[in-house]
Amino acid sequence: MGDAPDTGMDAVQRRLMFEDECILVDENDRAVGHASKYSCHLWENILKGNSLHRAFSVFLFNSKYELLLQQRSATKVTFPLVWTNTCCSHPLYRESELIDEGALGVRNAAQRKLLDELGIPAEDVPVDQFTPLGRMLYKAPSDGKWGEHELDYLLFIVRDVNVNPNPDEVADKKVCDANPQLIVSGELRALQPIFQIYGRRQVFSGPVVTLKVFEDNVLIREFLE
Ligand code: DMA
Ligand code: MN
Repeated sequence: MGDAPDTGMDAVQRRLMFEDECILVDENDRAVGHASKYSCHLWENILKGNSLHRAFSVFLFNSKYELLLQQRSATKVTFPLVWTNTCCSHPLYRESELIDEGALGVRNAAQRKLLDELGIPAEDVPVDQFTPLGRMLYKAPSDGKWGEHELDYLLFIVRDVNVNPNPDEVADKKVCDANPQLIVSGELRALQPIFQIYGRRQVFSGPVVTLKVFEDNVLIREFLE
């Protein structure tokens, strides 16, 4: 290993690291600038406190209220091979993804990445079908060199979709019962308790909430405790 910034990095992920321009925000979610995905995710920059950027986490349920999970590919720079919620990524510093009204910029980005990572056609996930549940600050080291520090929009969507994972991004996928105790009736209102639980965790400052699904149902259990 040398000191070059991209030593050992997969070519696809390297391109994203240097081409994707993330939106830098303050803790009130005001856009304050932009920086490369590479720069935003270097732990040494995160420690300097100037790498907070906007992100999103999509939770996609089918009509049986099963949550689609993905296992990140082995070539992901941060959190390789970790099981997580349906799709996490960043709105980019571009006009269509900077729109604040109704979180439309974030919804546009979510639609883009559901296609890119999971091959879900845009028409299967119309932007007006995402329910924004709130925003949270998320900070986590990945390994010695990399990490995350994000203002993360939680987006729920209930749709039956076609899935065709992109192997550069996704190693595996599965569905899990989001919460067997709450989702018994198979009706949309059965999801309301989860919506409320998420809503309570909406934070703009203060303690950092770490949120990742590592195994089936871990996320939901964490929220119920
Ligand atoms: C980062 O996701 C976003 C969150 C909410 C952890 P990611 O590392 O999967 O981003 P990308 O898919 O753009 O590499
Ligand atoms: Mn990030």
